[in-house]
Amino acid sequence: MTVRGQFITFEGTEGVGKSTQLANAADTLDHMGVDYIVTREPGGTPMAESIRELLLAPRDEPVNEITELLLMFAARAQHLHTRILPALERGQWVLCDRFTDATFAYQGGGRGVPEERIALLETLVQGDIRPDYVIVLDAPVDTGMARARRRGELDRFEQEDLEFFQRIRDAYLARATAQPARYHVIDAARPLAEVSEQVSELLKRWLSRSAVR
Ligand code: Z5A
Repeated sequence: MTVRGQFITFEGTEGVGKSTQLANAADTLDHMGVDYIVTREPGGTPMAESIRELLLAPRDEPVNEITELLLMFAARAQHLHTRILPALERGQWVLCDRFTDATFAYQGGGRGVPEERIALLETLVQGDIRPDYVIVLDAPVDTGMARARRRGELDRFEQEDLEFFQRIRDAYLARATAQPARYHVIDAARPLAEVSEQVSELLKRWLSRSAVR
């Protein structure tokens, strides 16, 4: 019988180091001999990546928050059912750059969409599927913004102000506090080597847990 893989997501406000830590996590799993895929949201399949382009493109037309919410879940339905679940069922681990916690944080905390509406769509699209573990990389909003903005051109989300990202950070921390068994908050303002070490240690711990299940 194939043992289902572990579903691990990386979350946080912009520039906290998710992409950097996904690469570090992939290296760690390579060393541990674990088969895995790395993916991201919104995106992860050709169709979901097209939806990502729609969502991130700066535009003059105001984007209604429910339009944004539905597009996030449209991309997620495609990604979850055609890529993430088949990988988990094959026994692969899934390392995903953002998932539904980002919707609660950005569309909920950031845009003000009531949590119950997001939860309805979560159930519709995911049933009872949730990430096994969520790594929240947490840093003061201005630290992440400064890191991300060195890249130049800003997407539609990156054009938002500091208060928007502060509400998002608060929403992530509230979710992590409410469910301490699944969420692991790492101080992402610490030097890169230290953050990487903590992420690797968590993965090793989860591998030993999944091996005894
Ligand atoms: N979004 C949403 O609204 N609702 C949803 O449901 C979902 C997403 C799923 C796209 O996400 C946008 O979609 C996102 C939320 C929204 N918008 N925003 N903002 P994304 O994940 O693609 O975009 P992002 O958050 O802007 O990612 P990012 O800017 O690429 O950040 P990152 O991946 O967290 O950071 P990084 O590229 O790894 O690191 C940034 C720089 O910092 C880089 O030069 C690193 O070398 C450096 N770095 C990293 N760690 C450290 C440490 N510890 N010290 C010093 N320097 C560091």
